[in-house]
Order: sequence, then structure tokens, then C-alpha cells
Amino acid sequence: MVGISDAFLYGIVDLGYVDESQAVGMARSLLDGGVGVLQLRAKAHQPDALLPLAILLREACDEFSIPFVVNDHVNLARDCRAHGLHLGQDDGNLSAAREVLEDGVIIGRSTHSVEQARSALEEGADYIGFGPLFPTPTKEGRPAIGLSDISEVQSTVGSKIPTFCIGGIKPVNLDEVIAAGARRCVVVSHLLQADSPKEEASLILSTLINQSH
Ligand code: 3NM
Repeated sequence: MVGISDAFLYGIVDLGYVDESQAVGMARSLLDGGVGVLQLRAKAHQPDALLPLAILLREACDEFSIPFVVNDHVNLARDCRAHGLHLGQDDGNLSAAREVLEDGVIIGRSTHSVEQARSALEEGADYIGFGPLFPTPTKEGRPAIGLSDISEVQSTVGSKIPTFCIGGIKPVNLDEVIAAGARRCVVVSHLLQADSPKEEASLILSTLINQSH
């Protein structure tokens, strides 16, 4: 299994954009395109109903030796034997989730400020998301934080755990995001709405890899 520290592009199969019947095909396109970690995000679904899909996605990720992460639902993460769980700011503490999960399962935390990023590191998060950098329809209503804090988060937290910038990132602003200090990114709507998610993922990944070395 390749670890999360090897991941530069984080893909999310978000059932707000992708019909459940297309989710495995989309996951495979993203994996073919080179995402280094894949999450299932399904804000409008009952977690129990997601178990068959979560197992299929975990199996697809296993084929690619890539971590599969479940958003929000700790029991679903346990039951599908996900490699990781992702928690928002209001989703409880990490230690409670760790009691449910097998040893070695990684836990990520969404953070929206430098202070939250530092707290996530202190509470033992294995990685963080940092954003939203730009306004995004995927998380409507959440204010954009801009690019000015990326370099501080990258040098303080990002030097210790993988730090993925998120929120409104697309090829048109990727150079700017990288120039502001980002090394790793999550891209959701741009990839899920692309004609070829595989090609778009591959392009974004090469930009991230080429510019951060
Ligand atoms: N979390 P897109 S922003 C799921 O800042 C999510 O924590 C965010 O989607 C955060 O690439 C976001 O479509 C949406 O903007 C990312």
C-alpha cells in the first residue's frame, strides 16, 4: 500500500456530482489518472446504504494500492475496511474515531485556518485539508480563505503531515495555488465534471509534481 504521504492529488467521488451507478467507473478514471488517495463523499445518503458501494471503491483502490478514505462516517469506514476516515471540524474528536477503527487506519481533518491546522496536527491527524481557497459550489456558503496563509500552513503543519489545499482548485488557478506554497491538492468538481476525468487528473498531477520539486 502506498501511503498518503506519497499522494499529491486527492480525488473525491462525491455523490452530489456523480450518480451512484457511475461511481465505480468514475473512481477508476480518477485512479487511472493518477490520484494518490480517493475519498467517498455522500452528504445526502444514509451511511448504511453506502456499504456495497464503499466496498467496491475500497477494492478498486486496493488494486491501485492507493488509500481509500470515507468521509464523515466512522462505522462505514470500519465496515468497508477503508484505509482512512475524513472528519470535518464538527465531526468529533480523533481519539473517539480511533477506538472504532482498526490500528493503522489514517484519519484526516478539514481545517479552515492556520489555527485549526495546528490543532489538527496536535490532536494527531494523519493529514489535513486546508481551505476552501476559493468559493466553491461543492461546499456552498463556506467563505473562501484565499491563498495568503498557505505558505505558513505548509511550513508549520505541511512539513510534518500531508497538507492538501482544497476548494475551487482548477487548472486555471493551479499555478497561482502552487506559487502560494501548495504542494498537494484536492480537486472535486473540476474532475467530476470533466469530459475526461482521467486526462484532467493526469494533467493536474503532472503540474503538481513538476512544480513542487
Ligand atoms: N471541503 P471543489 S472545500 C469538500 O475547505 C470540501 O474543507 C472543503 O470541491 C474545505 O474542488 C470542499 O469542487 C469542496 O471546489 C471542494
